[in-house]
Amino acid sequence: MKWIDLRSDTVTKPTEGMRRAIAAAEVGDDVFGEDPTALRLEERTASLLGKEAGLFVASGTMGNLVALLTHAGRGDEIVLGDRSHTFLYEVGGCAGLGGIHPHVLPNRDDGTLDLSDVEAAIRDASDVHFPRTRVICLENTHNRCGGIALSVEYCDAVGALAKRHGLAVHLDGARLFDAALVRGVEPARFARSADSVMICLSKGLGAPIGSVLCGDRAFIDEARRMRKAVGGGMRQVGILAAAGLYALEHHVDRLAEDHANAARLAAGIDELDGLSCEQAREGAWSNLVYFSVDGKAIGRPDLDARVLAKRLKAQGVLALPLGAGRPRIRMVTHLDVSRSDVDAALDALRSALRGT
Ligand code: TLP
Repeated sequence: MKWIDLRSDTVTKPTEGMRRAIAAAEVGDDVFGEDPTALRLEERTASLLGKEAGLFVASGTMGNLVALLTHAGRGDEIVLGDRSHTFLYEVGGCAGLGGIHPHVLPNRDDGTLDLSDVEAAIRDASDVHFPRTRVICLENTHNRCGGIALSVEYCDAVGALAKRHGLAVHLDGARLFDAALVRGVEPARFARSADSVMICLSKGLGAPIGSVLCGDRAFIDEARRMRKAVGGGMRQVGILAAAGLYALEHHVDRLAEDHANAARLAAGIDELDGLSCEQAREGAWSNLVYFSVDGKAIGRPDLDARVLAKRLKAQGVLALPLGAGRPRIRMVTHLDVSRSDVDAALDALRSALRGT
């Protein structure tokens, strides 16, 4: 059976061309600063983001952690959203490993934080009771807010607010190239209002491993030390960087296909009785599709997200039901999902709803 794997855009396998680039990669010891391919990837990514320097890291989680360890020390505070990936899904690493105190604010459905909430969250550093606020964190596209792309204007407003208070902005841009496409701007436009930006090569861009953290030279020099501290100093890493360079070269423009496929999937899902999909409505959506399952509405009270996902799996379609008490499913389009796969997934959903 050919699986249609819609669980995440992290599941892509390297293409033939990418495998050839990996095989041909020139390598050296990157901890000695001698891996030419890693250096090229770091420079290329930094230049795409309009930043001075870049740092190849093993994962998005490591990139966010290294960024926060670089911006903030023990007992310092960061401001971030309650639906942000860093808060929800990064094992509390910044607190656990860095002693950094998270000040969590509610994310609105469009992925933003209310600017007046942010302003009110910033501590008075002269008061001995308070931790010092150091960083405001943004995520674009915003995963748990449906893959929505924040606007340039909003990001600029956060950047200006941070500047007024002498704070840094860290942007989790795991899917920043998607956000740029949705908003019709270059990724560097979003990076402008941030002091540090992490982008992932192993999501929609289709590389097997890796992320790049970018910022100014002094920031990246310090981040390189933090990366070493968390065990992220890798040696002949050009093997992986070559895949990243290939992805930046060949897989950015095609993200539009993923967005079109996601829109088709969302529209198809929303038409089905018992399912409701926000991405079928107007919005700055990208390649993530979330939908809720209401079995009661179609006279099948036993049908919830988990049951539906199981039935889909039996038909070769993998989707991600979301945690306890949240009757939702996520489907993600990517490099290894074609338009006909989307149609096949919709057929599978129809029969899963019928109970087959
Ligand atoms: N997200 C993964 C899972 O962890 C949920 C996914 O399948 O979407 N920032 C954002 C916005 C992300 O969505 C992710 C991964 C990360 C950071 C972390 O990247 P990795 O998985 O490379 O550590």
